[in-house]
Amino acid sequence: MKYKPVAADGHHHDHHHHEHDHVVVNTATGDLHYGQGEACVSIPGVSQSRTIRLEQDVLGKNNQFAARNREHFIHHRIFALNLVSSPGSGKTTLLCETIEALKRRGSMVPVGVIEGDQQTSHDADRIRATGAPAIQVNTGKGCHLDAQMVGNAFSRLPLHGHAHGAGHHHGQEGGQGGILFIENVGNLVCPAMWDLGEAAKVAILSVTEGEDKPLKYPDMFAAASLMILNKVDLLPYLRFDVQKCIDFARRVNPRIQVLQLSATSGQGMDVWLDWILDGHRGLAAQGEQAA
Ligand SMILES: Nc1nc2c(ncn2[C@@H]2O[C@H](COP(=O)(O)OP(=O)(O)OP(=O)(O)O)[C@@H](O)[C@H]2O)c(=O)[nH]1
Ligand SMILES: [Mg+2]
Repeated sequence: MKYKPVAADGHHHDHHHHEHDHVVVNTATGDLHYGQGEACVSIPGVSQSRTIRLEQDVLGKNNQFAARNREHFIHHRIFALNLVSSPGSGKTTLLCETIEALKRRGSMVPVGVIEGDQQTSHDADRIRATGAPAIQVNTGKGCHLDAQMVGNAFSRLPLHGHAHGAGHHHGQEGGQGGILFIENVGNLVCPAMWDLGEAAKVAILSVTEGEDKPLKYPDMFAAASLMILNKVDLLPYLRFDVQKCIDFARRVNPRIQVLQLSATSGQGMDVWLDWILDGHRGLAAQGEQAA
């Protein structure tokens, strides 16, 4: 193995390093690896053990909120999907087209959308134009949605009222429930580790991004139940090897499901709608078993 952990402060020729520079140097190429410490991440001046403690504090609190959301969603038969991707992969376009396609199918299942972005309410406005209710969450400097934000936004959606207004007979607490789409902040890194209480993460990768993305951003694809390969209408103009991309995704997550889709041409939309509606029906079946 060429990789060799280097106690960086032991290197007299590099004055920038100090005791907490947890870097692993490939002595042959000079490549640097900052993710091989216990914390899998490096913060300047902070030890690995302190980094782990900080992360546990922050994520532990988030996980409590996420557990509360998840319990609430399951109880009320809300099928919650967390859509994650890099900026511009087509999340909002897909959501608008999905809402329209559900209407055309005559689906009576109520839908709600939470839109995460650093700034602007553009995406919530696009969703509202379809007639579906949406709450925009602006994260400011934040690079992801967290479970508390989602709980807060959900309580402002009519879906929440549906859930509580519906018949309160045994096994009927959620009535017909609903589908909650959460569009996360466009970012293939940070949203991977923040549980929102969703039933599934859906990673959207557009074919213009290159087939290697599942290997470069493995956490996101490992966390996702489904990968949607979007913009397949553009394949004739690109060098993108679909099979290679799927192989890469399966390498980081052997159980990941894959759908090829074009939000703009409508190709693959039917299979996607089936996937959503099956997921929602599956929740109802779970609820009946539990009742
Ligand atoms: N050709 C093609 N273009 C698409 C498709 N889906 C989305 N687009 C285009 O991709 C661009 C970005 O789409 P958005 O839906 O805004 O992407 P997004 O993921 O919501 O972006 P952020 O919210 O900023 O992260 C727009 O110009 C869309 O028209 C598709 O299936 N095919
Ligand atoms: Mg968007």
